[in-house]
Amino acid sequence: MELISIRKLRDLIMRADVVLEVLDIRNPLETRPLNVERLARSLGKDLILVLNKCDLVPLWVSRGWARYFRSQGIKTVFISATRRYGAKVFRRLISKLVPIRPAVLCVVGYPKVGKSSIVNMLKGKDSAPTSPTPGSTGYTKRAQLYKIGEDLYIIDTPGVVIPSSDSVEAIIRRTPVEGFKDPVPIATKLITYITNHVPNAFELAYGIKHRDPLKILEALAVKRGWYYKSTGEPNIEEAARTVIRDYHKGKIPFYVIPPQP
Ligand SMILES: Nc1nc2c(ncn2[C@@H]2O[C@H](COP(=O)(O)OP(=O)(O)OP(=O)(O)O)[C@@H](O)[C@H]2O)c(=O)[nH]1
Ligand SMILES: [Mg+2]
Repeated sequence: MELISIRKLRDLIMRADVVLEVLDIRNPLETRPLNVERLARSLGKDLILVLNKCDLVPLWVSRGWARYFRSQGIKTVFISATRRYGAKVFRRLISKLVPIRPAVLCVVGYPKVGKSSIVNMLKGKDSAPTSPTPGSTGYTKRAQLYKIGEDLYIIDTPGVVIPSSDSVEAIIRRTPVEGFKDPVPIATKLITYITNHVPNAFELAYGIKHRDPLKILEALAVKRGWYYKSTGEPNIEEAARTVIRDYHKGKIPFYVIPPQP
Protein backbone atom coordinates (compact mmCIF):
# COMPACT_ATOMS: atom_id res chain seq x y z
CA MET A 1 0.00 0.00 0.00
CA GLU A 2 1.25 3.46 -0.83
CA LEU A 3 1.99 6.04 1.85
CA ILE A 4 -0.56 8.49 0.54
CA SER A 5 -3.37 6.02 1.01
CA ILE A 6 -2.27 5.20 4.55
CA ARG A 7 -2.74 8.87 5.40
CA LYS A 8 -6.11 8.96 3.64
CA LEU A 9 -7.15 5.80 5.41
CA ARG A 10 -6.16 7.17 8.80
CA ASP A 11 -8.11 10.41 8.18
CA LEU A 12 -11.12 8.41 7.16
CA ILE A 13 -11.06 6.07 10.14
CA MET A 14 -10.55 9.06 12.46
CA ARG A 15 -13.84 10.54 11.17
CA ALA A 16 -15.83 7.37 11.81
CA ASP A 17 -17.30 5.87 14.97
CA VAL A 18 -17.48 2.38 13.48
CA VAL A 19 -15.47 0.93 10.61
CA LEU A 20 -17.18 -1.56 8.30
CA GLU A 21 -14.41 -3.63 6.75
CA VAL A 22 -15.85 -5.33 3.70
CA LEU A 23 -14.46 -8.64 2.39
CA ASP A 24 -15.56 -10.76 -0.56
CA ILE A 25 -16.80 -13.94 1.09
CA ARG A 26 -15.66 -15.99 -1.90
CA ASN A 27 -12.08 -15.30 -0.88
CA PRO A 28 -11.97 -13.58 2.53
CA LEU A 29 -8.29 -13.99 3.36
CA GLU A 30 -7.14 -12.60 0.01
CA THR A 31 -9.50 -9.63 0.27
CA ARG A 32 -8.74 -8.80 3.90
CA PRO A 33 -6.89 -5.51 4.38
CA LEU A 34 -5.17 -6.19 7.70
CA ASN A 35 -3.85 -2.62 7.89
CA VAL A 36 -7.46 -1.40 8.25
CA GLU A 37 -7.91 -3.60 11.30
CA ARG A 38 -4.60 -2.47 12.76
CA LEU A 39 -5.43 1.22 12.24
CA ALA A 40 -8.93 0.86 13.67
CA ARG A 41 -7.52 -0.88 16.73
CA SER A 42 -4.80 1.72 17.27
CA LEU A 43 -7.33 4.55 16.94
CA GLY A 44 -9.74 2.81 19.33
CA LYS A 45 -12.55 2.45 16.76
CA ASP A 46 -15.08 -0.36 16.69
CA LEU A 47 -14.87 -2.56 13.63
CA ILE A 48 -17.33 -4.91 11.97
CA LEU A 49 -16.08 -7.42 9.43
CA VAL A 50 -18.69 -7.59 6.69
CA LEU A 51 -18.46 -10.74 4.57
CA ASN A 52 -20.31 -9.70 1.43
CA LYS A 53 -21.68 -11.56 -1.61
CA CYS A 54 -22.90 -14.52 0.42
CA ASP A 55 -25.42 -15.27 -2.36
CA LEU A 56 -22.45 -16.58 -4.37
CA VAL A 57 -21.40 -19.30 -1.91
CA PRO A 58 -23.16 -22.16 -0.10
CA LEU A 59 -24.55 -21.32 3.34
CA TRP A 60 -22.09 -23.66 5.12
CA VAL A 61 -19.21 -21.67 3.60
CA SER A 62 -20.66 -18.39 4.89
CA ARG A 63 -21.18 -19.86 8.33
CA GLY A 64 -17.71 -21.38 8.37
CA TRP A 65 -16.01 -18.09 7.56
CA ALA A 66 -18.14 -16.17 10.07
CA ARG A 67 -17.18 -18.71 12.73
CA TYR A 68 -13.51 -18.43 11.76
CA PHE A 69 -13.39 -14.64 12.18
CA ARG A 70 -15.57 -14.59 15.29
CA SER A 71 -13.21 -17.10 16.90
CA GLN A 72 -10.52 -14.45 16.47
CA GLY A 73 -12.64 -12.05 18.50
CA ILE A 74 -13.79 -9.98 15.50
CA LYS A 75 -17.42 -8.90 15.18
CA THR A 76 -18.53 -10.48 11.93
CA VAL A 77 -21.66 -10.59 9.78
CA PHE A 78 -22.26 -12.22 6.42
CA ILE A 79 -24.59 -10.52 4.00
CA SER A 80 -25.59 -10.16 0.39
CA ALA A 81 -25.79 -6.45 -0.33
CA THR A 82 -27.45 -6.87 -3.70
CA ARG A 83 -29.96 -9.48 -2.55
CA ARG A 84 -30.36 -7.60 0.74
CA TYR A 85 -29.79 -10.73 2.75
CA GLY A 86 -28.68 -10.42 6.37
CA ALA A 87 -29.70 -6.77 6.67
CA LYS A 88 -31.57 -7.21 9.94
CA VAL A 89 -28.72 -8.79 11.90
CA PHE A 90 -26.33 -6.27 10.39
CA ARG A 91 -28.47 -3.26 11.37
CA ARG A 92 -28.97 -4.64 14.87
CA LEU A 93 -25.21 -4.99 15.37
CA ILE A 94 -24.63 -1.44 14.12
CA SER A 95 -27.29 -0.07 16.50
CA LYS A 96 -25.66 -1.90 19.38
CA LEU A 97 -22.28 -0.34 18.62
CA VAL A 98 -23.58 3.19 18.19
CA PRO A 99 -26.17 3.75 20.91
CA ILE A 100 -25.31 7.45 20.94
CA ARG A 101 -26.21 9.57 17.92
CA PRO A 102 -25.28 11.31 15.70
CA ALA A 103 -22.86 8.65 14.56
CA VAL A 104 -20.82 8.05 11.44
CA LEU A 105 -19.85 4.73 9.90
CA CYS A 106 -17.38 4.21 7.10
CA VAL A 107 -17.00 1.37 4.62
CA VAL A 108 -13.53 0.32 3.59
CA GLY A 109 -12.25 -2.58 1.56
CA TYR A 110 -10.54 -3.61 -1.63
CA PRO A 111 -11.97 -2.58 -5.01
CA LYS A 112 -15.20 -4.35 -6.04
CA VAL A 113 -15.97 -6.05 -2.75
CA GLY A 114 -19.35 -4.27 -2.73
CA LYS A 115 -18.80 -1.20 -0.53
CA SER A 116 -21.21 1.04 -2.44
CA SER A 117 -23.76 -1.76 -2.67
CA ILE A 118 -23.66 -2.01 1.14
CA VAL A 119 -24.28 1.72 1.45
CA ASN A 120 -27.29 1.27 -0.83
CA MET A 121 -28.54 -1.67 1.22
CA LEU A 122 -28.31 0.30 4.45
CA LYS A 123 -29.97 3.32 2.86
CA GLY A 124 -32.76 1.15 1.54
CA LYS A 125 -32.46 2.59 -1.95
CA ASP A 126 -29.80 2.93 -4.63
CA SER A 127 -27.84 6.16 -4.31
CA ALA A 128 -24.18 5.21 -4.33
CA PRO A 129 -22.92 4.33 -7.81
CA THR A 130 -21.71 0.73 -8.20
CA SER A 131 -19.86 -1.10 -10.94
CA PRO A 132 -18.91 -4.70 -11.76
CA THR A 133 -15.28 -4.37 -12.85
CA PRO A 134 -12.28 -2.36 -11.62
CA GLY A 135 -11.73 0.95 -13.35
CA SER A 136 -15.07 0.96 -15.14
CA THR A 137 -17.52 3.86 -14.98
CA GLY A 138 -19.44 4.04 -11.74
CA TYR A 139 -16.32 3.24 -9.76
CA THR A 140 -16.50 5.30 -6.58
CA LYS A 141 -14.29 8.34 -7.12
CA ARG A 142 -14.20 10.10 -3.75
CA ALA A 143 -15.35 9.67 -0.18
CA GLN A 144 -18.99 10.63 0.13
CA LEU A 145 -21.35 10.92 3.07
CA TYR A 146 -24.84 9.35 3.00
CA LYS A 147 -27.64 9.37 5.56
CA ILE A 148 -28.81 5.88 6.45
CA GLY A 149 -31.02 6.53 9.44
CA GLU A 150 -32.01 8.92 12.22
CA ASP A 151 -28.77 10.81 12.91
CA LEU A 152 -26.83 7.95 11.35
CA TYR A 153 -24.42 8.54 8.47
CA ILE A 154 -22.09 6.45 6.38
CA ILE A 155 -19.03 7.38 4.34
CA ASP A 156 -18.62 5.45 1.09
CA THR A 157 -15.02 5.39 -0.04
CA PRO A 158 -13.12 4.86 -3.25
CA GLY A 159 -10.25 2.38 -3.26
CA VAL A 160 -8.27 3.74 -0.33
CA VAL A 161 -6.98 0.24 0.26
CA ILE A 162 -5.40 -1.35 -2.76
CA PRO A 163 -4.05 -4.90 -2.53
CA SER A 164 -0.30 -4.90 -3.08
CA SER A 165 0.56 -8.60 -3.13
CA ASP A 166 1.35 -10.64 -6.23
CA SER A 167 -1.63 -12.94 -5.80
CA VAL A 168 -4.03 -13.31 -8.75
CA GLU A 169 -6.84 -11.88 -6.66
CA ALA A 170 -4.75 -8.78 -5.85
CA ILE A 171 -3.63 -8.23 -9.44
CA ILE A 172 -7.10 -8.43 -11.00
CA ARG A 173 -8.58 -6.22 -8.29
CA ARG A 174 -6.10 -3.38 -8.72
CA THR A 175 -6.03 -3.43 -12.53
CA PRO A 176 -8.93 -2.57 -14.84
CA VAL A 177 -9.59 -5.40 -17.30
CA GLU A 178 -8.67 -3.11 -20.20
CA GLY A 179 -5.42 -2.28 -18.41
CA PHE A 180 -3.79 -5.62 -19.22
CA LYS A 181 -1.76 -5.31 -22.40
CA ASP A 182 -1.89 -9.08 -22.74
CA PRO A 183 -4.70 -10.48 -20.57
CA VAL A 184 -3.91 -14.12 -21.40
CA PRO A 185 -1.20 -14.82 -18.77
CA ILE A 186 -3.24 -13.40 -15.89
CA ALA A 187 -6.44 -15.12 -17.09
CA THR A 188 -4.49 -18.38 -17.30
CA LYS A 189 -3.37 -17.93 -13.70
CA LEU A 190 -6.91 -17.04 -12.66
CA ILE A 191 -8.34 -20.15 -14.35
CA THR A 192 -5.79 -22.38 -12.61
CA TYR A 193 -6.57 -20.68 -9.30
CA ILE A 194 -10.32 -21.14 -9.74
CA THR A 195 -10.12 -24.78 -10.86
CA ASN A 196 -7.87 -25.61 -7.92
CA HIS A 197 -10.81 -24.68 -5.71
CA VAL A 198 -13.76 -25.61 -7.93
CA PRO A 199 -12.53 -28.17 -10.51
CA ASN A 200 -15.62 -28.02 -12.74
CA ALA A 201 -16.13 -24.23 -12.49
CA PHE A 202 -15.85 -23.66 -16.25
CA GLU A 203 -18.17 -26.50 -17.09
CA LEU A 204 -20.72 -24.92 -14.77
CA ALA A 205 -20.12 -21.40 -16.10
CA TYR A 206 -19.76 -22.03 -19.86
CA GLY A 207 -20.31 -25.75 -20.43
CA ILE A 208 -16.61 -26.18 -21.23
CA LYS A 209 -15.19 -29.49 -20.01
CA HIS A 210 -11.47 -28.80 -20.60
CA ARG A 211 -9.18 -28.39 -17.60
CA ASP A 212 -6.23 -26.81 -19.40
CA PRO A 213 -6.47 -22.98 -19.13
CA LEU A 214 -5.46 -22.26 -22.73
CA LYS A 215 -7.91 -24.86 -24.02
CA ILE A 216 -10.63 -23.25 -21.91
CA LEU A 217 -9.85 -19.83 -23.42
CA GLU A 218 -9.84 -21.27 -26.94
CA ALA A 219 -13.10 -23.12 -26.41
CA LEU A 220 -14.74 -19.99 -25.01
CA ALA A 221 -13.59 -17.92 -28.02
CA VAL A 222 -14.92 -20.55 -30.44
CA LYS A 223 -18.21 -20.80 -28.54
CA ARG A 224 -18.71 -17.04 -28.75
CA GLY A 225 -17.46 -16.78 -32.33
CA TRP A 226 -14.44 -14.63 -31.53
CA TYR A 227 -11.62 -15.03 -34.08
CA TYR A 228 -8.59 -12.92 -35.00
CA LYS A 229 -9.26 -11.29 -38.36
CA SER A 230 -5.65 -11.64 -39.47
CA THR A 231 -5.08 -15.33 -38.75
CA GLY A 232 -8.54 -16.78 -38.25
CA GLU A 233 -7.38 -18.29 -34.93
CA PRO A 234 -9.68 -18.16 -31.85
CA ASN A 235 -9.33 -14.77 -30.14
CA ILE A 236 -8.12 -15.92 -26.74
CA GLU A 237 -7.42 -12.36 -25.60
CA GLU A 238 -11.12 -11.51 -25.82
CA ALA A 239 -11.90 -14.77 -24.00
CA ALA A 240 -9.30 -13.91 -21.32
CA ARG A 241 -10.92 -10.52 -20.67
CA THR A 242 -14.32 -12.17 -20.48
CA VAL A 243 -13.12 -14.69 -17.89
CA ILE A 244 -11.73 -11.89 -15.70
CA ARG A 245 -14.94 -9.85 -16.05
CA ASP A 246 -17.16 -12.85 -15.36
CA TYR A 247 -15.11 -13.67 -12.27
CA HIS A 248 -15.72 -10.13 -10.96
CA LYS A 249 -19.42 -10.47 -11.77
CA GLY A 250 -19.68 -13.76 -9.89
CA LYS A 251 -20.65 -15.69 -13.04
CA ILE A 252 -17.94 -18.29 -12.47
CA PRO A 253 -18.61 -20.47 -9.41
CA PHE A 254 -15.75 -20.02 -6.98
CA TYR A 255 -15.13 -20.05 -3.28
CA VAL A 256 -12.39 -20.87 -0.81
CA ILE A 257 -13.35 -23.44 1.81
CA PRO A 258 -13.15 -22.03 5.37
CA PRO A 259 -10.59 -23.57 7.75
CA GLN A 260 -11.92 -26.28 10.06
CA PRO A 261 -12.60 -25.02 13.60
N1 LIG B 1 -23.67 -11.35 -6.30
C1 LIG B 1 -23.41 -10.24 -5.61
N2 LIG B 1 -22.83 -9.19 -6.20
C2 LIG B 1 -22.59 -8.09 -5.47
C3 LIG B 1 -22.93 -8.00 -4.10
N3 LIG B 1 -22.56 -6.78 -3.66
C4 LIG B 1 -22.02 -6.15 -4.70
N4 LIG B 1 -22.04 -6.92 -5.81
C5 LIG B 1 -21.57 -6.59 -7.15
O1 LIG B 1 -20.18 -6.35 -7.11
C6 LIG B 1 -19.83 -5.31 -8.01
C7 LIG B 1 -19.06 -4.24 -7.26
O2 LIG B 1 -19.95 -3.62 -6.34
P1 LIG B 1 -19.71 -2.14 -5.79
O3 LIG B 1 -20.74 -1.90 -4.75
O4 LIG B 1 -19.58 -1.18 -6.90
O5 LIG B 1 -18.29 -2.36 -5.12
P2 LIG B 1 -17.34 -1.26 -4.49
O6 LIG B 1 -16.55 -1.95 -3.43
O7 LIG B 1 -18.10 -0.04 -4.10
O8 LIG B 1 -16.41 -0.94 -5.74
P3 LIG B 1 -15.41 0.33 -5.90
O9 LIG B 1 -16.11 1.56 -5.46
O10 LIG B 1 -15.13 0.31 -7.36
O11 LIG B 1 -14.20 -0.02 -5.09
C8 LIG B 1 -21.14 -4.83 -8.62
O12 LIG B 1 -21.31 -5.47 -9.86
C9 LIG B 1 -22.17 -5.28 -7.63
O13 LIG B 1 -23.43 -5.51 -8.24
C10 LIG B 1 -23.56 -9.13 -3.49
O14 LIG B 1 -23.91 -9.16 -2.31
N5 LIG B 1 -23.75 -10.22 -4.30
MG1 LIG C 1 -17.87 1.90 -4.65
